[in-house]
Amino acid sequence: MKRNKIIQQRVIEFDAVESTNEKAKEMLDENIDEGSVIVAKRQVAGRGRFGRKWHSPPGGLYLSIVLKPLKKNVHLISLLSGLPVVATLREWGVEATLKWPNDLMIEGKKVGGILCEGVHHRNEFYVIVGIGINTSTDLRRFPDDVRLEATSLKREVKKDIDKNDFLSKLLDDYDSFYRRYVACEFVSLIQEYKDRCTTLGKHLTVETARGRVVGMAKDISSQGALLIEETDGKGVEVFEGSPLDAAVIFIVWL
Ligand code: BT5
Repeated sequence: MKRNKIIQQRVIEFDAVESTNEKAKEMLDENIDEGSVIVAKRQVAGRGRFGRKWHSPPGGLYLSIVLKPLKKNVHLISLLSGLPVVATLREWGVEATLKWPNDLMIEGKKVGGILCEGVHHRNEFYVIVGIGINTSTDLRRFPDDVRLEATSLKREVKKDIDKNDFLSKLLDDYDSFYRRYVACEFVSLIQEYKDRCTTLGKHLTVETARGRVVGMAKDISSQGALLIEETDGKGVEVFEGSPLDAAVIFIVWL
């Protein structure tokens, strides 16, 4: 029996936008459904978390998925949205990992990022899941500091990437993931996240709104917090800003 998909109800494509997340928010006025996808060939004001810039030249894949989840557990969408992207990258023969909370990494270099935002619109609550992947991006277009830390799928697999094929597989994988999320399969999803997360077991310094935490990343809690054991042995839970609560946090690797 063919099952109905939640994601990919409608894919709306643009040549250039400021940011697909912003475009998705604007299009809520046009009553776009859950599962609609906004895609752009390039973004002129692509955004990362905490107001950082996401370099978005032609050649990369930039999309936003519109979700209408229940608010309970919604912060886990942001953390876990890297899982379907890892699954898609695997189809292209690449074993990507996740740097907490949701950077997509290939051998220590960033190939993609995720920006989830919660939006209240006409008494409804939506989550916009923005995903940027350097599919065939020419890394020479990045400033030096970003280029040194980044990679592209094309560079890793040494062949051109068909962006439409990649997008179609990604939306299938996202649909499978989101069904599991809706079915509350959090225990297995968080376990899969942990299996892919290279942050665990590392010494790090985390700047949080409540001050600096220094220690060893030990675990991810059932609520998606990074559990850090400080040098004095004390355990601290650090939450990434969820779509409902934009906590300030960034990680500095030692
Ligand atoms: C992210 O932020 O990694 C989230 C990026 C989300 C981008 C998507 S594209 C579609 C949708 N529309 C948007 O406007 N955004 C979303 P963060 O963890 O804050 O990482 C940002 C940092 O990554 C920057 O400060 C740079 O150091 C680095 N960076 C910027 N552009 C990059 C790129 N194309 N590839 C690799 N690293 C990049």
